[in-house]
Amino acid sequence: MSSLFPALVDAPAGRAALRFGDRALTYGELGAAAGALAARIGGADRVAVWATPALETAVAVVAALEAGVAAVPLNPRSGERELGHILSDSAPSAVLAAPGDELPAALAPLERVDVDVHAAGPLPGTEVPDGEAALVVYTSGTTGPPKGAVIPRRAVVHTLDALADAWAWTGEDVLVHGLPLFHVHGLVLGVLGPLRRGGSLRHLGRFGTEGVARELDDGATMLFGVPTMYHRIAQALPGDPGLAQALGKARLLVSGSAALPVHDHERITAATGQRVVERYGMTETLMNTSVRADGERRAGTVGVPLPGVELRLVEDDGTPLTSYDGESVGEIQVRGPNLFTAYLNRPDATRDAFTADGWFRTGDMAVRDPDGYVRIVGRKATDLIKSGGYKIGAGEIENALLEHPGVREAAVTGEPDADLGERIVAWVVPADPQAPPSAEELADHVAGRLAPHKRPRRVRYLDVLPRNDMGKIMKRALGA
Ligand code: MCA
Ligand code: AMP
Repeated sequence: MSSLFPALVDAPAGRAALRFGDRALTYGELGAAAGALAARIGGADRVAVWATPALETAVAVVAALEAGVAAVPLNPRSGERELGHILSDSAPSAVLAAPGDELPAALAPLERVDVDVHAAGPLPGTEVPDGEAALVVYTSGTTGPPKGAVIPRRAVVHTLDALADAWAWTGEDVLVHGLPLFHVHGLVLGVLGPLRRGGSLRHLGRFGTEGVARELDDGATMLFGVPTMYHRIAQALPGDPGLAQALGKARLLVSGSAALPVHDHERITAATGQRVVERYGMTETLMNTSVRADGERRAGTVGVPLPGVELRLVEDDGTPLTSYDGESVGEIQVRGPNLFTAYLNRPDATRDAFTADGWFRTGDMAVRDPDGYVRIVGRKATDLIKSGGYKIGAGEIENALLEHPGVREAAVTGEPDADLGERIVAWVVPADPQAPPSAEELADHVAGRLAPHKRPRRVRYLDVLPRNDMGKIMKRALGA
């Protein structure tokens, strides 16, 4: 058992904790607001959090954790189909939202609890076992709707403390980012991280290079972002000397959620003198490896296993690789206190995710350099797409497309995109070849059902999908 946020009690009450735009809370105010809210939700099993990029989301999650209640962050842009699935699967007893937030009809049956960031109440001081769920975070698989990864308190504590070690992350650090708060990166690392250290967060509301420059120029010490954000920074640098100067002042620039292209890494170094640090994680495992702040900051690698994380590479037949030769490719498998406990309501999927001896199969393929640095070289499943740092399952989008009356057959692939890493491409056989649904209509259809980041960015029309003798779609033949 451990307190997740010692600073709520120990830090001077006036110490800055959170800032979103022009709204801010000190540790004293955060503790009081979280205490008041914890008293209202205490005893619940799970609560949903309408995870807008706002103070209320941070207060709601801290209150849930203080009360020992698992929080289920919801993407406020989720479409009806995705939201319906998450709500029926996770069965929260209430939804926590900012006063005035308009909630979709799907949430109407739930009790609504308005988060008052200026309320005051004592922290409950509940002793909660480390194995209890802290969060249920929904993550896409290759097929079917997203699965809820149950993340225990132990994993949150372990990952944040391991990162503190790797990055020399302290309460003196001021973090800036513009990440969404319904995934591990923005929420666990980006909000709970600074609060566990007793440091502070300045959230940009939405990512933009002007906000990054402003905050780093004004005392922020660390920046977190996905590669798309660093790509946009690299693009902006030549015309923005102020941005280069501000980035040059940072203690640490950290990238994760997808591979940072070496070209962007090098452009940033050339303009700012800074070398971006990469770390590698997953919703199910939280953080596995990182380049250390005091280690060599080599482009194209995700560094070394974090303290307490066991990592191995295995061949297709399950044999562990022993070589550190920078060449032998194997699947990354991990074990340690950073792992999730299960996919909610999915014992089958949970079982399949682990080997018989308890290693989690990440599906990521990598090599190890002689000094132990891990380099990710690909992914086992071609049906998982990483676009803008979001993991998106091809099957989920295919199912949504097939629900459009103008679509007879559909296949979804990812193709390289300089900005997003990969972009989603929909290959569609229209029901009526004379009147195919437009690309825009199909994008809106997917965005409205699932989420805008899952919409196809390109639609290509075919008379027939390439299939093998078994009738299976040959995705590799698409685009050839
Ligand atoms: C456009 N929009 C639409 C449509 N077209 N909305 C509805 N229907 C349409 N047809 C809207 C969008 O909602 C958005 O609205 C705006 O147009 C631009 O959308 P989009 O082009 O998708 O945004 P973007 O500019 O391309 O976004 C890039 C981004 C974003 C900011 C980098 O991809 C992002 O925030 N990525 C972070 C992903 C992340 O945090 N992943 C962590 C998971 P508006 O303009 O109003 O916003 S991975 C993880 O957690 C693991 C553990 C790890 O290792 O980190
Ligand atoms: P998610 O399911 O959204 O949590 O995404 C997890 C996946 O993101 C991992 O399995 C990797 O494929 C990818 N990922 C995360 N960080 C990195 C990184 N630094 N480099 C390459 N891939 C990454």
